[in-house]
Amino acid sequence: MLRAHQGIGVFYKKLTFPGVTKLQCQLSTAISGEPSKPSIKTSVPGPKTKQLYQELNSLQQAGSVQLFADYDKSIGNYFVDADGNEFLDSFTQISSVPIGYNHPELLNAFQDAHNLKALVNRPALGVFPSMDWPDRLKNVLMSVAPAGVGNVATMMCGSCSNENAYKCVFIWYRTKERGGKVDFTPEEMNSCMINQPPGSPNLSILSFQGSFHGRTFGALSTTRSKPIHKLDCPSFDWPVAPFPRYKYPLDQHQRENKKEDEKCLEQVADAIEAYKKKGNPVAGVIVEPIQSEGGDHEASPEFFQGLQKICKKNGVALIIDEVQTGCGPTGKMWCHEHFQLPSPPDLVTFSKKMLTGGFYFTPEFKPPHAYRVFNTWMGDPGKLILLEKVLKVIKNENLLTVVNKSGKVLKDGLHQLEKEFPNIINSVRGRGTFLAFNAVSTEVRDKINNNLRPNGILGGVCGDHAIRLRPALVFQPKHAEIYLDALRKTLKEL
Ligand code: PSZ
Repeated sequence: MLRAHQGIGVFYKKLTFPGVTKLQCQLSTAISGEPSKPSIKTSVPGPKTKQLYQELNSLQQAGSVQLFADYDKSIGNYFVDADGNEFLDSFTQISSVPIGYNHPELLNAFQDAHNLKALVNRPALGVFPSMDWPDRLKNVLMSVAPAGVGNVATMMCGSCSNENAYKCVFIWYRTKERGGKVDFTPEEMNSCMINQPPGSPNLSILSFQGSFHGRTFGALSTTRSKPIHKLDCPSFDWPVAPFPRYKYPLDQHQRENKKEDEKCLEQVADAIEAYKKKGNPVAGVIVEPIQSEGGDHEASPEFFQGLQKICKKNGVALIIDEVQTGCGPTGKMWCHEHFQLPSPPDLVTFSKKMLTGGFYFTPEFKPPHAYRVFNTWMGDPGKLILLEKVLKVIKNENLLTVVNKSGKVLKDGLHQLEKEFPNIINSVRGRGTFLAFNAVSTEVRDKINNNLRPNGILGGVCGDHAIRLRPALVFQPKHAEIYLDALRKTLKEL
């Protein structure tokens, strides 16, 4: 290995000596072994990457592959590709790397023999969980549960987290309709076997224009970001409502944006009414706290408060999809904490930076029978072992503070750049380091994102016009400066 894979934790330990407070150490900016800046040695993609692409594409549809990684050499905020190029990673595997590459806490996680056995002996968690499983759930997942949402289920990925949250919602809804009775009629049992009501009832989940909730069939019916995600696949007839599209800067468009909130909420209420009338009532609403794949569209706390009110009024469950926003990137553990909801959401789904998929839920959403929300693995204890380390690092290294600091440097810098290049970029937005800006057209946007690479930045896009930032939580102000310098250079070169 060319580079010692020592990370922040190790470096801090070295710095802890008398006279230096713990906090000073924690706000130190070095990740041991991380390059001081990006280094691009070949064209991007380079020759080795092109060759690997040919190989992979002869085996499968590999058109989505952007680069091949060298995960031995990638470190901290730096992604190293097969050609040895070292990129500052502002996208982190579609927002799913919480504390950078090869963090020593994670590398060491399975040196413990007990943890190693949890990795090797993968259980069917719904039937033979390990004797320490209840404790693991309590100590790890429940230690960061959103306030007032006290139950949890683990799942494999974001899509199946949403998929199973929907099932809990439908089961809850039908149980309510039965007046709390938990047994089924013979008619229900027979009709569900031929996919007909009343056993397979006509019930729906409302989602928003531009939303992304996954690609499995239930989740896909609520995904509405791009046709390519949905084409050729049958979908449920479920309602859709508009999600706010704000004008920027926000402080100059308060009146219009407030109207936008009101218009969207009105249409949510209308859709709930319309689907009730047509015999396909809405049992749940699913919403992203910041609509991510669809173009990084944010909505105000008032919008979310209004949405919760509509749900409560109509006896509809509110599911908050924190798959992309959860685990710190907005400067709070959960993005919906920014919204000051009068009561807790009913279900909160997660995956990505949380490393395990799953969802939190309030007790009403616990299915009354076993085996109804179930599959073989139902997650993976190994991922909880890693998540435990991630949460420890977030706490010990004050990473939410780091996110807020780096986020401010990034956002201020992006505002400066939108002033310098008003004909190219606009609409800087977001919270923490979960930020985005628009380019004037899709072509220009794609060009910026592509041209960032030879300038050392691995970036991401979303929607039609947006470039989004999704760095790891260990992205520090000095990384923000490198990003901004590279972006300025890229914009100048256009
Ligand atoms: O193209 C894709 O399949 C992508 S690109 C980004 C995602 C998926 N994000 C996944 C995601 C998400 O952002 C939100 C808000 N909800 C659910 C999902 C689905 O998670 P996975 O991909 O783990 O099934």
